[in-house]
Amino acid sequence: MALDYSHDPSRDDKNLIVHTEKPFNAEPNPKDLISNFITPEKYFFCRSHGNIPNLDEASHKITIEGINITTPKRFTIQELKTRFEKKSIVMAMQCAGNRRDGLHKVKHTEGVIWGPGAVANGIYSGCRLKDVLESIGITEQMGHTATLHVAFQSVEKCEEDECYGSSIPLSKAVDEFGDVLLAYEMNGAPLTRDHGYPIRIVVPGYIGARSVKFLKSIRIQDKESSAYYQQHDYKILPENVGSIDDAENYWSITPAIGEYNVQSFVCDPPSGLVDVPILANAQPVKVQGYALSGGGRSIQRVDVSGDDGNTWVHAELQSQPIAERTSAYTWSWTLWTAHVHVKAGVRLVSRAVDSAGNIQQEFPVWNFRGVLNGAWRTVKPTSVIEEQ
Ligand SMILES: Nc1nc2c(c(=O)[nH]1)N[C@H]1C(S)=C(S)[C@@H](COP(=O)(O)O)O[C@H]1N2
Ligand SMILES: [Mo]
Repeated sequence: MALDYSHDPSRDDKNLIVHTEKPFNAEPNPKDLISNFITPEKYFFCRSHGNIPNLDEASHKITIEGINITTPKRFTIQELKTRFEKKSIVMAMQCAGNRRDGLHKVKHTEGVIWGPGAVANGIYSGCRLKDVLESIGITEQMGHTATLHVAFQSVEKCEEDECYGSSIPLSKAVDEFGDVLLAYEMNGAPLTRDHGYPIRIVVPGYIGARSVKFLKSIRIQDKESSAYYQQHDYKILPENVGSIDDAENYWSITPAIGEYNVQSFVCDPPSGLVDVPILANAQPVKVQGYALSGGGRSIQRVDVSGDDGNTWVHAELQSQPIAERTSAYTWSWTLWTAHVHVKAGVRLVSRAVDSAGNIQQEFPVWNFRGVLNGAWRTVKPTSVIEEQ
């Protein structure tokens, strides 16, 4: 039966490029995206797989059950707010499909054809999942059992499954420094309906797909989530897999993505090219963008080139101020600015290096689902200046 989207929130869409209305999938334009270090809600991409549920914070409960839990435990939002310490983290939320358009130019990919805006940097506040699990007897020690997973289920029925579901290793959930939150606020205000009201999981350092919105239940289990979004999506299929039929043979033998890879993008100028009048005065051009990496890895350096990667300058980095950090790891993105000499019609590219020395490569290895595109920016091979 078709899903009913008539109760979705009304939206002021003028700030976002809407890919699909039903379900609602939208991203900001690249310049707006980097106009703030903390992304305001109006420029925050939205990724939905179903209609947005209309939940009431006062009556909503989450259930926690599974291995090592004798009877299912229920928590109201009020209990989560009052019984557990509140923690805030600055965290980049990035969809695994961010920049899918780059891979889609190579060959057809399946999914929403995101540009570079399926990423945002938010302040998420809530209680730590670790504290809540500990209160019902799930200890950090149990996280040493590599085979245990924490599966999350949402309220809403989705296009591909009965609800949105996903899982993370228990080791991440109970890691003292892992900062997995049961978040009830974004940017200091209650979550909006589009972003998971009244409660969502946020898993810093991991692809957005693991940060389940409209959370209904948590289950400790000895295997990953059986949800479509853990099993048949968000996996890097090998390059030879080119169709849904081929993929069938690979889903069960391909691991689900957790942490994301090193990433950066030139957001300004938005076309990735500079027009001739600017060139005429032969001044270096100001170039700006974002950079981030998964797993808590920080950005060490961003190189920017105005001559297609022959020469590079080092960008100036704007990272989260050390005094404001609340985490041992880096979950925030880094914004950057560089001044480079450019040639007309030659693309501007950036390449980030993270704290593990991972560096973005020029060419992507295409994959059918178009996930984790961390290759250099491509623009249309033309000397005519146009928006991408
Ligand atoms: N319940 C639910 N949670 C969800 C999704 C969804 O469709 N439903 N989409 C996931 C995906 S793929 C991403 S990238 C993030 C996006 O979070 P945002 O919409 O708040 O930006 O939410 C994740 N959690
Ligand atoms: Mo996503």
